[in-house]
Amino acid sequence: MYGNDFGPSANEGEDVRPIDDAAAQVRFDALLADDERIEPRDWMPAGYRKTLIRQIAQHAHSEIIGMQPEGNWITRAPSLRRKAILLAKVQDEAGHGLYLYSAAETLGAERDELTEMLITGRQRYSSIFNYPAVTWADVGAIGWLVDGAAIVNQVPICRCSYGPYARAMIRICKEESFHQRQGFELLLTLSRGTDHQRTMLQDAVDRWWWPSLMMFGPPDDASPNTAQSMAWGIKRHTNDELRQRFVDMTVPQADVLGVSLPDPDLELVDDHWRHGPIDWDEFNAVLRGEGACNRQRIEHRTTAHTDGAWVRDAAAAYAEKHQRAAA
Ligand code: FAQ
Repeated sequence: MYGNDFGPSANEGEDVRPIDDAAAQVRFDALLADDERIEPRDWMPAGYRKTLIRQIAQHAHSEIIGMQPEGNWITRAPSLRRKAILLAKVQDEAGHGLYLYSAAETLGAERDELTEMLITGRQRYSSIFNYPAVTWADVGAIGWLVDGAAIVNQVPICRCSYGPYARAMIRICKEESFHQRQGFELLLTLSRGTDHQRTMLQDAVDRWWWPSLMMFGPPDDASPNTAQSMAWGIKRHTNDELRQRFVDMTVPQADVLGVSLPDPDLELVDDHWRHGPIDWDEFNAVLRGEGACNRQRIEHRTTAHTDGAWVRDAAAAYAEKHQRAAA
């Protein structure tokens, strides 16, 4: 489970490259050194292509699976305004998934194959979407914390060395910013409401805080991909650097909401909010498929994929008919 079938791993096969690949590598290195973008038709090392497909596919899968926790609340939104906002947000997530699958396709990955890898558990999606959204306040907490973490992680990807991924991220980040604000505004409304609403708000924050910190990935000394991905300009910061940036940004916002963060060790040291220890056993268990909703998320995605087979067949038949007519 969770292997990756696209080509050799990051450093494999480097010394058996044909001679003109060596010249191509020099050009590739020069583009990176000049902070230029690598485009789909450029030569790239197999490991670079494989790493990008892994990360972009995981990102796309996260957007698509990430529609589920909030999608579950669309029919129960407490007002027409909240329902319209939530519908727009969940639709944006579908759109983000589609841009990202398209970016992965420019690297030679087929969309069908990627979906297959997701539903058979051979590619990951973000750990965060294996937690349940049990109250309406969770919708706000997902916007504030999960989209907030996603923005901090994704803004630097707008400068990723691979052109199609970087360009897709520019629009995605603009939309994520609206997502984060709507979540904060929802929670602010609860914070000014009844005692029951404030309790619901605090409970949601208690449950989503630590999983949001885990979204940034394992600590730097346990992150096998960071060093190579940074050398290739795919990642621009380490997991811990981005996690720290998120904590620094979020602690003052928690004050505005009047909620406490569930970390007794949180402490301001040299202008940075230092957090307490993260439960990496929980993170690893979720990655192994043992989170509260792993099974449900994949079952739901598999059913949607199976139910949508007739749409794909109809689209393919329609395209074929037009191709025949054109010929
Ligand atoms: N969950 O060596 P690293 C969103 C895996 S979008 C699951 O540090 P890397 C929008 C990692 O794949 C959220 N797996 O890996 C939204 C690797 O696996 P492998 C998604 C994780 O790639 C909001 C292994 O652990 N965002 O939220 C996680 O250098 C609301 C070792 O880790 C992106 O995908 C995790 N949290 O760094 C939608 C952003 N963390 O294959 C709906 C793009 C790590 O080697 C509602 N991705 N792993 O066995 C990235 O920036 C990076 O891929 C990281 C991980 C930072 C996530």
